[in-house]
Amino acid sequence: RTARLIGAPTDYGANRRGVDMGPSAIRYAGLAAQLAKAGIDVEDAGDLNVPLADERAQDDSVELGDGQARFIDEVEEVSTLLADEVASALRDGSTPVALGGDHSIAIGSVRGSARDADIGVVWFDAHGDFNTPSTSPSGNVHGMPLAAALGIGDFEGVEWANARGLNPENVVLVGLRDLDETEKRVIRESDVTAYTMSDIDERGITPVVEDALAVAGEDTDGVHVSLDLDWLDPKEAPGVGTPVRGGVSYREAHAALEMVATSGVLRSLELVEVNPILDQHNETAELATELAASALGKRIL
Ligand code: DIR
Ligand code: MN
Ligand code: MN
Ligand code: MN
Repeated sequence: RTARLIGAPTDYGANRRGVDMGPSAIRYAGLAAQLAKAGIDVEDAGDLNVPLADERAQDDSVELGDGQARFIDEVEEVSTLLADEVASALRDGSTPVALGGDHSIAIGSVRGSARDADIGVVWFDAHGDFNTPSTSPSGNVHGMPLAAALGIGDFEGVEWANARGLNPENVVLVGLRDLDETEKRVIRESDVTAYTMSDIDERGITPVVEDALAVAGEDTDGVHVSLDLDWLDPKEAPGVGTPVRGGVSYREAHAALEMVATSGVLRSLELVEVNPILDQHNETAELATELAASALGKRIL
């Protein structure tokens, strides 16, 4: 297969600056070379033209529905650009690999992936990303992309955010361990499937991910895989804005992403929340490149 890298150097959805340098850090860590070595053809579409954060006002809360979201206009701008790039990569027969950037970019990648197809989503994350502007304690859009894509709460009817070909029945969260109180309620009331770290502890990573891929892939044309690097334990992935103890190990993560490859359902991929300012010698970006290679089909033997 051919992977098309699309950089989304944005931190408008995040709680801290620096995650906008993620695409550079991931490219510098050798993503293209890693993928080529694994036998995957690589195209690089470069970076989206993201408005410069240093020039934006810091008083940034905007009303959306009954709540507030920070930098929502900038998030809309970036998401719209990314959705177009992802959709055109797919039209050209390539597998889009979006490089964040904070997790708000998923609004664009999911919408783009679901433009001409019915898709499922597997969301590897410590967090639910299921807040709405009304429920979010932080106002940061990186805690909202799944609610936005599914048109939940304040996002109902928000054209630029909603993903046409996505049903909640095909959305699966994996590895949850840090949810806001109201977010828990919204997840429970929705039709998504959610596996917590407790499920992984009890059953093991392999059966959980097998179920996740089956649920996401059922009656769909393919699955978008969204990898928030804070899914891993902070010992493996220190370069993230919202680390949470008790995440998956290096080996569990590889096992999961190798299963993504063998399932054959991968349609689009994204690597988000790599923050080189908070990282140790770019090791989180390096980890992201290794996991991407596994997801795209790298084999040991
Ligand atoms: C928190 C953090 N739940 C929020 N979310 C993060 O701001 O809504 N998602 N970090 O990955
Ligand atoms: Mn996230
Ligand atoms: Mn997260
Ligand atoms: Mn369906």
